[in-house]
Amino acid sequence: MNHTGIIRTATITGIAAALSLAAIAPALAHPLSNPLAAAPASDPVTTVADLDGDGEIETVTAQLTSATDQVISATVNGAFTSIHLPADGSVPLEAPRVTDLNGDGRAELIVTQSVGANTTFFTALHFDGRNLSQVVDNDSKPLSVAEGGGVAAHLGYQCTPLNGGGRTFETVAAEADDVSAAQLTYSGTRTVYTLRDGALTTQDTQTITNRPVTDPILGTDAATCAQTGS
Ligand SMILES: [Ca+2]
Ligand SMILES: [Ca+2]
Repeated sequence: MNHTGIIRTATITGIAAALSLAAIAPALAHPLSNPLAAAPASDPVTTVADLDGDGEIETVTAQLTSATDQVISATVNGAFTSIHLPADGSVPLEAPRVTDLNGDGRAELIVTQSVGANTTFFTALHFDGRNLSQVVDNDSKPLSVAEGGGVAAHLGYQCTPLNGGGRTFETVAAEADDVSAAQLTYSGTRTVYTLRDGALTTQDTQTITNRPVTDPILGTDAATCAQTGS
C-alpha cells in the first residue's frame, strides 16, 4: 500500500517536472520578450462568489504581479483581503473557480497555479471570516490538486452531496496501466475529504485498480463542486 503510494507520488512529480519544461519552452521561442516585464501589464480577471455565505456576492479579482505570482483579492463587508499565490504567466490568467467544497454556503476558490499541455495544477482558498487563506490538506500543507493528465493519467476532483447536507470533496490521481492498450484502464487513488475551517480531513482513501475511465470511482466532474446560487 505504502510502496504503491510512493511510486504514484514519484510519477506524478515526474509529470510536474515535465510540465515545467514545457512551460519554459514558449519563453525560449521568443528570446526578445521578457515575461517578467510583460506580466504585470496584463489585465485583472474577476468573478463573483459569496465568500462569507450571507447571500450577498463579492467580487473576486485575480491579477498577475509577475510571471510566477498572482494576487487574489476581495472586499467582504467593506473589509479588503488579499493573498499572493504562485501563477503561470505563460498562459492567460484565469479567474478562480467558485466552489463550495463542503456545502456550507461559503465559497472556496479553486485557483490555477500551473498549466501544462495536458495537466493543470490548482490550489484552493477559503475565507475565514477576515482573510483569504489556503485550504490545507491532511498534512497541514496547502492543497495541490491536478486536473487532466491526457491519456497517460486521469486527474481531477469532484464533490458528492452528503445525506443530511454538506458535501465531500474528492480527488482522483490515477495512471494508465498501459497507454498502448486498446481499452485504457487506470490505477491509482481516490481520496475523500471533508473540509472544516479551511482544513481537509481524509475520510477515505480508495484504491483504484485497472478500471476503465467510465467507472464511477474515476469520476471527476468539477462542476459538482460549484457554489449554488453564485
Ligand atoms: Ca457575501
Ligand atoms: Ca464552503
